[in-house]
Amino acid sequence: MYKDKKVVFSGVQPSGMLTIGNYLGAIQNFPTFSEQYRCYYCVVDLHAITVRQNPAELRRRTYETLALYMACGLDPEKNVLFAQSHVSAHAELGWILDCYTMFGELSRMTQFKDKSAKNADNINAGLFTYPALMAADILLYQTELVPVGSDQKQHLELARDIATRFNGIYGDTFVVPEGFIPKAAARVMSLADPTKKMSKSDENENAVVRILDPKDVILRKFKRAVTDSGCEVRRGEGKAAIENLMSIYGAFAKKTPEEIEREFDGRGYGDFKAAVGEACADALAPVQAEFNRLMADKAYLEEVMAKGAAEAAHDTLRTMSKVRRKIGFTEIKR
Ligand code: AQP
Repeated sequence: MYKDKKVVFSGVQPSGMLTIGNYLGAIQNFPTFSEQYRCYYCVVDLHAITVRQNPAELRRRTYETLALYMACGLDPEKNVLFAQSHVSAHAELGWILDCYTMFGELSRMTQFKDKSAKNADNINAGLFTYPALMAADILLYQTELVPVGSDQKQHLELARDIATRFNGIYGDTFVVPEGFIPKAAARVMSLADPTKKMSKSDENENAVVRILDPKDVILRKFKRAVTDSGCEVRRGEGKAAIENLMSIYGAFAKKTPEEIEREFDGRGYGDFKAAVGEACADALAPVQAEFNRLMADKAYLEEVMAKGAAEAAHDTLRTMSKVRRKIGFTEIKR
């Protein structure tokens, strides 16, 4: 609880150019909380280095992710927008919570298994303990609600378990957070393989639609998206690829699956894919225009980042002091 408001926290890694999965599953929903909640939206650069990043690209993407937050409707006057590495309490509480998170729990995380398989030459300790740092991100602000895509459900459950465990040992310290997972498009799948989540770090560019892709690229990617051997735009057995496209179309065009099935009854996949591309490009056009405007003013982005970091750092003080005291760390009187 922050003063009289409940708290929302979420973050996105600057680990690549963001996708429509990041947009529909997470960022698009962020502004809906800004009035009623105290909202912290963080660019989680500490998480991004669990996979090797090029330093210049990481820096550029951190600015870009912040600009995209704002281009998607987050007003820096109504939300705390900041980079995770600017608020050292994240790393500090992350370490502390590492000591309250079990090896077995971390071993069961599907993201760890997936990312270890993808980065077999760099299975580092940070990749393994990622969920404890994520728990710290959330618990630091006494967060009640965490808007995320459904792929983050398992990490969120673990954050709740860690909070409950800590509270059980030391008495009430952390709010146990709830997830907010959107009803539509909570898990956007790859356009090349509907059994795989669409990921910004996918090496196959045709598998991923990026928020900043130009319209012709968006249309082309949807045109090439895999489908199935049938020709009907309907849900059902063996229709995972079409269902994925239906859920993307539904989210952008604000239509239900029934409406989509009626709209494309008797029409082929070609027509449907073109409509998905158009709806997606139309919805993203204003975001892209605002992003370009913001990126042209780096001084302003730096100002937003500095203000957000100062506010966030200030707001972590109470929780950190409580945690230190409860654990038994000595305190220096200043
Ligand atoms: N495909 C998706 N569908 C719906 N939501 C998604 N999210 C990610 N992919 C999808 C949501 O976006 C938010 C930010 O994600 P992240 O950057 O913290 O990490 P991630 O989940 O690992 O995302 P990526 O795109 O797959 O990144 P890389 O390739 O770097 O690992 C989260 O709320 C997430 O649920």
